[in-house]
Amino acid sequence: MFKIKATENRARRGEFATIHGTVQTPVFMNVGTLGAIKGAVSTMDLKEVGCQVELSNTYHLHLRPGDGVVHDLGGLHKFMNWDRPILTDSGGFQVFSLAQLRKIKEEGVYFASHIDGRKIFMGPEESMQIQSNLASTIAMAFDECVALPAEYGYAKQSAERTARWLVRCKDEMKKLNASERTINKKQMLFGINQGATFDDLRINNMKEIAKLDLDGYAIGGLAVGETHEEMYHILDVTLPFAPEDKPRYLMGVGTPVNILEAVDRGIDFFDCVIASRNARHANLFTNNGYMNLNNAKYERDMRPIDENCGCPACRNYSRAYIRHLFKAKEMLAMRLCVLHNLYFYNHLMEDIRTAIEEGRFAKFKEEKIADFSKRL
Ligand code: PRF
Ligand code: ZN
Repeated sequence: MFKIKATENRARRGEFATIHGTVQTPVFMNVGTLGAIKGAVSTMDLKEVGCQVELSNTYHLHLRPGDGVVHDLGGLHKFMNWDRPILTDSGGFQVFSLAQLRKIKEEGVYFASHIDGRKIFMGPEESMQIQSNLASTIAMAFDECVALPAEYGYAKQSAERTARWLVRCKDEMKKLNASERTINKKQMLFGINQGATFDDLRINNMKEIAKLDLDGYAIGGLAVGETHEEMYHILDVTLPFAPEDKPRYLMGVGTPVNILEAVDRGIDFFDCVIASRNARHANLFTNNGYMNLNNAKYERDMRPIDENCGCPACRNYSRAYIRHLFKAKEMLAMRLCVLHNLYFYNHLMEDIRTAIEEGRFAKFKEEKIADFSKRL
Protein backbone atom coordinates (compact mmCIF):
# COMPACT_ATOMS: atom_id res chain seq x y z
CA MET A 1 0.00 0.00 0.00
CA PHE A 2 1.41 3.37 -1.08
CA LYS A 3 0.10 6.52 0.55
CA ILE A 4 1.12 9.96 -0.69
CA LYS A 5 1.35 12.29 2.30
CA ALA A 6 2.40 15.47 0.52
CA THR A 7 3.34 16.70 -2.93
CA GLU A 8 5.13 19.73 -4.32
CA ASN A 9 4.65 20.06 -8.07
CA ARG A 10 5.61 16.58 -9.28
CA ALA A 11 7.68 15.65 -6.17
CA ARG A 12 6.00 13.16 -3.83
CA ARG A 13 6.43 12.43 -0.13
CA GLY A 14 5.00 8.96 0.52
CA GLU A 15 4.77 5.92 2.75
CA PHE A 16 5.05 2.43 1.33
CA ALA A 17 3.75 -0.29 3.65
CA THR A 18 5.30 -3.76 3.41
CA ILE A 19 5.28 -6.84 5.65
CA HIS A 20 8.80 -5.86 6.72
CA GLY A 21 7.78 -2.35 7.78
CA THR A 22 6.87 0.98 6.22
CA VAL A 23 9.29 2.74 3.87
CA GLN A 24 9.38 6.54 3.95
CA THR A 25 9.78 7.88 0.41
CA PRO A 26 11.63 9.27 -1.47
CA VAL A 27 14.11 6.59 -0.41
CA PHE A 28 17.62 5.53 -1.38
CA MET A 29 18.18 1.77 -1.20
CA ASN A 30 21.63 0.65 -0.04
CA VAL A 31 23.23 -1.85 -2.43
CA GLY A 32 24.44 -5.16 -1.02
CA THR A 33 24.68 -7.22 -4.19
CA LEU A 34 25.72 -10.48 -2.52
CA GLY A 35 23.79 -9.91 0.68
CA ALA A 36 26.47 -7.62 2.09
CA ILE A 37 27.44 -3.99 1.56
CA LYS A 38 30.96 -3.93 0.16
CA GLY A 39 33.47 -2.37 2.56
CA ALA A 40 32.89 -4.62 5.61
CA VAL A 41 29.61 -2.93 6.52
CA SER A 42 27.24 -5.12 8.54
CA THR A 43 23.46 -5.03 8.80
CA MET A 44 23.95 -3.56 12.30
CA ASP A 45 25.91 -0.72 10.66
CA LEU A 46 23.16 -0.27 8.08
CA LYS A 47 20.72 0.63 10.83
CA GLU A 48 23.18 3.11 12.26
CA VAL A 49 23.55 4.91 8.92
CA GLY A 50 19.77 5.12 8.44
CA CYS A 51 19.24 2.50 5.74
CA GLN A 52 15.55 1.70 5.18
CA VAL A 53 15.77 -0.79 2.32
CA GLU A 54 18.63 -3.12 1.42
CA LEU A 55 19.03 -4.24 -2.21
CA SER A 56 20.44 -7.61 -3.28
CA ASN A 57 20.82 -9.37 -6.60
CA THR A 58 19.06 -12.44 -7.91
CA TYR A 59 21.81 -13.30 -10.37
CA HIS A 60 24.63 -13.19 -7.81
CA LEU A 61 22.79 -15.04 -5.05
CA HIS A 62 21.60 -17.69 -7.51
CA LEU A 63 25.23 -18.41 -8.43
CA ARG A 64 26.55 -18.13 -4.88
CA PRO A 65 25.53 -19.50 -2.35
CA GLY A 66 22.48 -20.62 -4.39
CA ASP A 67 18.91 -19.51 -3.74
CA GLY A 68 17.99 -23.07 -2.68
CA VAL A 69 20.45 -22.78 0.20
CA VAL A 70 19.06 -19.37 1.21
CA HIS A 71 15.50 -20.75 1.07
CA ASP A 72 16.37 -23.78 3.21
CA LEU A 73 18.02 -21.48 5.78
CA GLY A 74 14.82 -19.45 6.10
CA GLY A 75 15.25 -16.70 3.46
CA LEU A 76 17.52 -13.73 2.95
CA HIS A 77 16.25 -11.72 5.95
CA LYS A 78 17.19 -14.46 8.37
CA PHE A 79 20.42 -15.29 6.50
CA MET A 80 21.68 -11.67 6.63
CA ASN A 81 20.01 -10.80 9.93
CA TRP A 82 18.11 -7.85 8.45
CA ASP A 83 14.48 -7.30 9.42
CA ARG A 84 13.68 -4.26 7.26
CA PRO A 85 12.58 -4.44 3.60
CA ILE A 86 14.81 -6.06 0.98
CA LEU A 87 14.42 -5.46 -2.75
CA THR A 88 15.95 -8.03 -5.09
CA ASP A 89 16.85 -7.05 -8.62
CA SER A 90 15.72 -9.66 -11.10
CA GLY A 91 18.96 -10.66 -12.77
CA GLY A 92 17.86 -8.98 -15.99
CA PHE A 93 20.42 -6.22 -15.77
CA GLN A 94 23.24 -8.33 -14.31
CA VAL A 95 22.91 -11.07 -16.93
CA PHE A 96 23.41 -8.39 -19.55
CA SER A 97 26.27 -6.61 -17.82
CA LEU A 98 28.23 -9.56 -16.35
CA ALA A 99 27.44 -12.89 -17.93
CA GLN A 100 29.19 -14.20 -21.03
CA LEU A 101 27.86 -15.85 -24.20
CA ARG A 102 24.37 -14.48 -23.83
CA LYS A 103 21.62 -15.65 -26.14
CA ILE A 104 18.26 -13.94 -25.80
CA LYS A 105 15.19 -15.89 -26.84
CA GLU A 106 11.48 -15.43 -26.24
CA GLU A 107 11.63 -17.95 -23.41
CA GLY A 108 14.50 -16.17 -21.61
CA VAL A 109 18.29 -15.79 -21.63
CA TYR A 110 20.96 -18.47 -22.01
CA PHE A 111 24.30 -17.42 -20.60
CA ALA A 112 27.52 -18.54 -18.93
CA SER A 113 28.29 -17.68 -15.32
CA HIS A 114 30.96 -14.98 -14.87
CA ILE A 115 32.40 -17.06 -12.01
CA ASP A 116 33.00 -20.50 -13.53
CA GLY A 117 31.52 -20.39 -17.04
CA ARG A 118 28.70 -22.77 -16.05
CA LYS A 119 25.80 -22.65 -18.54
CA ILE A 120 22.62 -21.22 -17.06
CA PHE A 121 19.13 -20.39 -18.33
CA MET A 122 17.06 -17.63 -16.76
CA GLY A 123 13.63 -16.55 -17.90
CA PRO A 124 10.82 -14.69 -16.15
CA GLU A 125 9.65 -17.82 -14.29
CA GLU A 126 13.15 -18.75 -13.10
CA SER A 127 13.82 -15.20 -11.91
CA MET A 128 10.58 -15.20 -9.89
CA GLN A 129 11.35 -18.65 -8.45
CA ILE A 130 14.80 -17.50 -7.34
CA GLN A 131 13.44 -14.28 -5.81
CA SER A 132 10.70 -16.28 -4.07
CA ASN A 133 13.36 -18.58 -2.62
CA LEU A 134 15.28 -15.52 -1.41
CA ALA A 135 11.96 -14.30 0.07
CA SER A 136 12.71 -10.62 -0.52
CA THR A 137 10.06 -8.02 0.27
CA ILE A 138 9.97 -6.71 -3.31
CA ALA A 139 10.87 -8.72 -6.41
CA MET A 140 11.76 -6.99 -9.67
CA ALA A 141 10.42 -8.17 -13.02
CA PHE A 142 12.82 -9.94 -15.40
CA ASP A 143 13.72 -7.46 -18.14
CA GLU A 144 16.23 -6.70 -20.83
CA CYS A 145 18.25 -3.52 -20.36
CA VAL A 146 19.31 -2.52 -23.88
CA ALA A 147 22.76 -0.99 -24.32
CA LEU A 148 22.74 2.63 -25.50
CA PRO A 149 22.81 4.06 -28.08
CA ALA A 150 20.20 1.59 -29.29
CA GLU A 151 18.79 1.00 -32.74
CA TYR A 152 15.03 1.78 -32.87
CA GLY A 153 13.94 -1.57 -34.26
CA TYR A 154 15.86 -3.55 -31.68
CA ALA A 155 14.74 -1.32 -28.79
CA LYS A 156 11.09 -1.76 -29.85
CA GLN A 157 11.35 -5.53 -30.12
CA SER A 158 13.13 -5.71 -26.78
CA ALA A 159 10.66 -3.45 -24.90
CA GLU A 160 7.74 -5.50 -26.26
CA ARG A 161 9.41 -8.74 -25.17
CA THR A 162 10.10 -7.29 -21.72
CA ALA A 163 6.38 -6.42 -21.47
CA ARG A 164 5.44 -10.02 -22.40
CA TRP A 165 7.93 -11.27 -19.82
CA LEU A 166 6.26 -9.06 -17.22
CA VAL A 167 2.91 -10.85 -17.68
CA ARG A 168 4.73 -14.17 -17.15
CA CYS A 169 6.43 -12.75 -14.02
CA LYS A 170 3.08 -11.71 -12.59
CA ASP A 171 1.49 -15.13 -13.28
CA GLU A 172 4.46 -16.98 -11.80
CA MET A 173 4.55 -14.81 -8.68
CA LYS A 174 0.84 -15.42 -8.10
CA LYS A 175 1.49 -19.17 -8.18
CA LEU A 176 4.55 -18.91 -5.94
CA ASN A 177 2.82 -16.72 -3.35
CA ALA A 178 0.08 -19.38 -3.10
CA SER A 179 2.57 -22.23 -2.59
CA GLU A 180 2.97 -23.94 0.76
CA ARG A 181 6.81 -23.88 0.65
CA THR A 182 7.02 -20.11 0.02
CA ILE A 183 8.56 -18.12 2.89
CA ASN A 184 7.17 -14.68 1.95
CA LYS A 185 3.67 -15.25 0.61
CA LYS A 186 3.15 -11.48 0.40
CA GLN A 187 6.09 -10.86 -1.94
CA MET A 188 5.48 -7.77 -4.07
CA LEU A 189 6.32 -7.27 -7.74
CA PHE A 190 7.56 -4.11 -9.45
CA GLY A 191 7.36 -3.94 -13.25
CA ILE A 192 10.13 -2.30 -15.29
CA ASN A 193 9.62 0.22 -18.09
CA GLN A 194 12.07 -0.06 -21.00
CA GLY A 195 12.31 1.54 -24.46
CA ALA A 196 15.83 2.98 -24.61
CA THR A 197 15.81 6.72 -25.43
CA PHE A 198 12.73 6.68 -27.68
CA ASP A 199 9.77 8.65 -26.32
CA ASP A 200 7.08 6.63 -28.11
CA LEU A 201 8.54 3.28 -27.04
CA ARG A 202 8.78 4.42 -23.42
CA ILE A 203 5.23 5.81 -23.39
CA ASN A 204 3.63 2.79 -25.10
CA ASN A 205 5.49 0.44 -22.78
CA MET A 206 4.41 2.37 -19.69
CA LYS A 207 0.78 2.44 -20.85
CA GLU A 208 0.89 -1.35 -21.35
CA ILE A 209 2.46 -2.23 -18.02
CA ALA A 210 0.35 0.28 -16.06
CA LYS A 211 -2.68 -1.95 -16.83
CA LEU A 212 -1.19 -4.84 -14.83
CA ASP A 213 -1.86 -3.27 -11.42
CA LEU A 214 1.57 -4.08 -10.00
CA ASP A 215 2.90 -3.01 -6.59
CA GLY A 216 5.28 -0.50 -8.15
CA TYR A 217 6.81 0.67 -11.42
CA ALA A 218 10.49 1.04 -12.22
CA ILE A 219 12.21 2.94 -15.00
CA GLY A 220 15.03 0.73 -16.26
CA GLY A 221 17.50 1.14 -19.07
CA LEU A 222 18.70 4.58 -17.99
CA ALA A 223 22.06 5.73 -16.62
CA VAL A 224 23.68 3.40 -19.15
CA GLY A 225 25.52 5.95 -21.27
CA GLU A 226 22.95 8.58 -22.24
CA THR A 227 23.36 12.21 -21.11
CA HIS A 228 21.70 13.46 -17.94
CA GLU A 229 19.47 15.67 -20.07
CA GLU A 230 18.28 12.64 -22.06
CA MET A 231 17.59 10.77 -18.83
CA TYR A 232 15.56 13.66 -17.38
CA HIS A 233 13.69 13.98 -20.68
CA ILE A 234 12.66 10.30 -20.59
CA LEU A 235 11.35 10.80 -17.04
CA ASP A 236 9.44 13.90 -18.16
CA VAL A 237 7.66 12.09 -20.99
CA THR A 238 7.17 8.66 -19.37
CA LEU A 239 6.10 9.32 -15.78
CA PRO A 240 2.77 10.99 -16.71
CA PHE A 241 1.69 7.49 -17.84
CA ALA A 242 2.79 5.70 -14.65
CA PRO A 243 0.02 5.05 -12.10
CA GLU A 244 -0.13 7.98 -9.64
CA ASP A 245 -0.91 5.76 -6.67
CA LYS A 246 2.06 3.39 -7.02
CA PRO A 247 5.72 4.00 -6.16
CA ARG A 248 8.15 4.73 -9.00
CA TYR A 249 11.72 3.49 -8.91
CA LEU A 250 14.57 4.85 -11.05
CA MET A 251 16.99 1.93 -11.28
CA GLY A 252 20.71 2.47 -10.74
CA VAL A 253 20.55 6.26 -10.24
CA GLY A 254 22.54 8.16 -9.22
CA THR A 255 24.53 11.14 -7.99
CA PRO A 256 22.96 13.41 -5.37
CA VAL A 257 22.16 15.89 -8.17
CA ASN A 258 20.52 13.16 -10.31
CA ILE A 259 18.40 12.18 -7.31
CA LEU A 260 17.24 15.75 -6.67
CA GLU A 261 16.31 16.16 -10.35
CA ALA A 262 14.47 12.81 -10.44
CA VAL A 263 12.54 13.46 -7.20
CA ASP A 264 11.48 16.75 -8.81
CA ARG A 265 10.05 14.68 -11.69
CA GLY A 266 8.11 12.26 -9.47
CA ILE A 267 10.51 9.39 -8.61
CA ASP A 268 10.16 7.72 -5.19
CA PHE A 269 12.82 4.95 -5.06
CA PHE A 270 16.51 4.99 -5.96
CA ASP A 271 19.54 2.74 -5.71
CA CYS A 272 23.11 3.20 -6.85
CA VAL A 273 26.50 1.67 -6.22
CA ILE A 274 28.28 5.03 -6.39
CA ALA A 275 27.61 5.83 -2.73
CA SER A 276 29.60 2.78 -1.60
CA ARG A 277 31.89 2.35 -4.62
CA ASN A 278 33.15 5.93 -4.58
CA ALA A 279 33.74 5.66 -0.84
CA ARG A 280 36.03 2.68 -1.40
CA HIS A 281 38.15 4.97 -3.60
CA ALA A 282 38.22 7.75 -0.97
CA ASN A 283 35.68 9.81 -2.92
CA LEU A 284 33.28 11.37 -0.47
CA PHE A 285 30.01 13.25 -0.73
CA THR A 286 29.65 16.09 1.76
CA ASN A 287 27.28 19.00 2.32
CA ASN A 288 30.05 21.32 1.12
CA GLY A 289 30.97 19.44 -2.05
CA TYR A 290 32.79 16.38 -3.32
CA MET A 291 36.22 15.47 -1.88
CA ASN A 292 38.97 12.90 -2.37
CA LEU A 293 40.66 12.05 0.85
CA ASN A 294 43.85 10.93 -0.88
CA ASN A 295 44.63 14.57 -1.59
CA ALA A 296 47.84 15.70 0.15
CA LYS A 297 46.10 18.74 1.58
CA TYR A 298 44.33 16.52 4.13
CA GLU A 299 47.57 15.12 5.61
CA ARG A 300 47.34 17.29 8.74
CA ASP A 301 43.63 18.11 8.62
CA MET A 302 42.13 17.21 11.98
CA ARG A 303 38.54 18.14 10.99
CA PRO A 304 35.96 15.41 10.33
CA ILE A 305 35.08 14.61 6.70
CA ASP A 306 31.96 16.77 7.09
CA GLU A 307 31.42 19.02 10.10
CA ASN A 308 27.64 18.69 9.78
CA CYS A 309 27.59 14.88 9.52
CA GLY A 310 26.50 12.58 12.34
CA CYS A 311 27.96 9.36 10.90
CA PRO A 312 30.30 7.10 12.91
CA ALA A 313 33.33 8.24 10.84
CA CYS A 314 32.66 11.95 11.31
CA ARG A 315 31.75 11.62 14.98
CA ASN A 316 35.01 9.85 15.82
CA TYR A 317 37.79 10.38 13.29
CA SER A 318 39.65 13.07 11.36
CA ARG A 319 40.36 13.48 7.66
CA ALA A 320 44.07 13.09 8.47
CA TYR A 321 43.57 9.75 10.20
CA ILE A 322 41.28 8.24 7.56
CA ARG A 323 43.64 9.48 4.82
CA HIS A 324 46.48 7.73 6.64
CA LEU A 325 44.41 4.51 6.75
CA PHE A 326 43.97 4.71 2.96
CA LYS A 327 47.69 5.22 2.40
CA ALA A 328 48.44 2.28 4.71
CA LYS A 329 45.82 0.15 2.92
CA GLU A 330 43.99 -0.54 6.16
CA MET A 331 40.50 -1.98 5.64
CA LEU A 332 39.12 0.46 8.18
CA ALA A 333 39.64 3.28 5.66
CA MET A 334 37.06 1.89 3.25
CA ARG A 335 34.69 0.90 6.00
CA LEU A 336 34.61 4.40 7.53
CA CYS A 337 34.17 6.05 4.14
CA VAL A 338 31.36 3.70 3.09
CA LEU A 339 29.58 4.43 6.38
CA HIS A 340 29.94 8.14 5.72
CA ASN A 341 28.65 8.06 2.13
CA LEU A 342 25.68 5.82 2.98
CA TYR A 343 24.81 8.06 5.91
CA PHE A 344 25.08 11.06 3.61
CA TYR A 345 22.71 9.55 1.01
CA ASN A 346 20.18 8.26 3.56
CA HIS A 347 20.07 11.62 5.32
CA LEU A 348 19.89 13.55 2.07
CA MET A 349 16.69 11.58 1.40
CA GLU A 350 15.39 12.45 4.84
CA ASP A 351 16.05 16.15 4.16
CA ILE A 352 14.31 15.82 0.79
CA ARG A 353 11.26 14.28 2.50
CA THR A 354 11.09 17.09 5.05
CA ALA A 355 11.51 19.74 2.35
CA ILE A 356 8.57 18.30 0.35
CA GLU A 357 6.42 18.10 3.49
CA GLU A 358 7.19 21.74 4.25
CA GLY A 359 6.61 22.85 0.65
CA ARG A 360 10.15 24.16 0.15
CA PHE A 361 11.63 21.41 -2.04
CA ALA A 362 12.17 23.66 -5.07
CA LYS A 363 14.40 26.01 -3.08
CA PHE A 364 16.10 23.13 -1.25
CA LYS A 365 16.91 21.47 -4.58
CA GLU A 366 18.54 24.58 -6.06
CA GLU A 367 20.63 25.20 -2.93
CA LYS A 368 21.78 21.60 -2.68
CA ILE A 369 22.69 21.39 -6.35
CA ALA A 370 24.89 24.47 -5.89
CA ASP A 371 26.54 22.95 -2.79
CA PHE A 372 27.08 19.51 -4.34
CA SER A 373 28.63 20.93 -7.48
CA LYS A 374 31.61 22.22 -5.50
CA ARG A 375 34.87 20.32 -5.12
CA LEU A 376 36.68 20.49 -1.83
N1 PRF B 1 16.99 -3.37 -15.24
C1 PRF B 1 17.19 -4.05 -14.08
N2 PRF B 1 18.05 -3.62 -13.14
C2 PRF B 1 18.71 -2.46 -13.36
C3 PRF B 1 18.55 -1.71 -14.54
C4 PRF B 1 17.64 -2.18 -15.54
O1 PRF B 1 17.44 -1.59 -16.60
C5 PRF B 1 19.40 -0.60 -14.42
C6 PRF B 1 19.61 0.48 -15.41
N3 PRF B 1 20.18 1.62 -14.88
C7 PRF B 1 20.05 -0.72 -13.18
N4 PRF B 1 19.63 -1.84 -12.56
N5 PRF B 1 16.54 -5.19 -13.87
ZN1 ZN C 1 30.17 11.43 7.99
